[in-house]
Amino acid sequence: MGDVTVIGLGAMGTALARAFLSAGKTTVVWNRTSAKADVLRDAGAEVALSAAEAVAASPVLVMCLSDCAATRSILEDEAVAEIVAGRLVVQLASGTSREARAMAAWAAKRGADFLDGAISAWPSQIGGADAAILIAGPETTFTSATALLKALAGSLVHVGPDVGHAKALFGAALAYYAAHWIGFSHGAVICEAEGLDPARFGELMAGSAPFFADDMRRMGRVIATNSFSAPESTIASVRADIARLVEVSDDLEIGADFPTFAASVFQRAVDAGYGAEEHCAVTKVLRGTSPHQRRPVQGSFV
Ligand code: FVH
Repeated sequence: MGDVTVIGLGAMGTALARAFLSAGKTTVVWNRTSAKADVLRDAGAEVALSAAEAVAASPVLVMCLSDCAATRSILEDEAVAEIVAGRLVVQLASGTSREARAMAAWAAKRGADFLDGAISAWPSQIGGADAAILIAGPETTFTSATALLKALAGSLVHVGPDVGHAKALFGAALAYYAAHWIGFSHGAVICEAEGLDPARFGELMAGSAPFFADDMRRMGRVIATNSFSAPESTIASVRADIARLVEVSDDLEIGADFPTFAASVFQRAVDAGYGAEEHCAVTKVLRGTSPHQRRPVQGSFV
């Protein structure tokens, strides 16, 4: 019997399996395209011949496929569904909170324990101090799996019993990453147009990490308490800076898609009368009209 089975051996699943092996765990692996398991066999993993064989081999199944639909296609195969009872499924593919809750409901019907996770790390970081994995689901289930899952990430955070909350937080983080990736890339294009080295720009921005960390903590507190009226910087000043960035982009004859979008959001906030408020009062024009937009906060996870 293995300590753990890893199903899905893409870039991330392979890194997860390697981390379990490095931690001395007996690791069983399976992948639809069997050749991807060869490198792990060489590293000491046991390679199962079918998904059902892999599931039967261990009490804990770590699943890291492309998406939740792929995870479900494996779990709901009758040969797997029949033997999943009594095991713990740890589902790490990206997806939505709705998908995570639906899989948890399916697992409960089949008599399996279920945790859902979201990975904030590159495959090369897995197993190291910089890797972060958020896990959602029942506290007792998380506690029972902590010693094993600690092999994967220096930061293993239980975000609460609502099994949808790891995916919800991943979505929230992805919103930030999306702006970060596009914003950084736009900055690199400015550097190229000005004869500056994008690699040096990357180093410069990495040095600004404490400033961003402080800003994120502050924005979180300000938004949570809805107290936007003691600004360190205002919506109006940020709007002016970003509007200028559109002009700069036009002058340099580079694309202005990102600053045009960002300026339009801050302009909406100014037009709505929030110009004198803290820059993150832009939240007010992003909230939309959903009745769920401000559910009561459920506990704390940091
Ligand atoms: N790679 C990363 O840095 C990111 C970091 C953040 C989180 N993501 C998520 O992790 C999931 C897996 O990502 P990945 O990078 O390992 O993805 P791939 O290398 O594309 O491997 C995908 C594996 O899924 C298997 N697969 C897909 N569909 C099916 C299916 N219907 N039945 C069985 N297996 C399936 C695929 O198998 P194969 O193509 O090799 O046969 C791969 O093993 C993902 O959710 C990221 O968003 C990673």
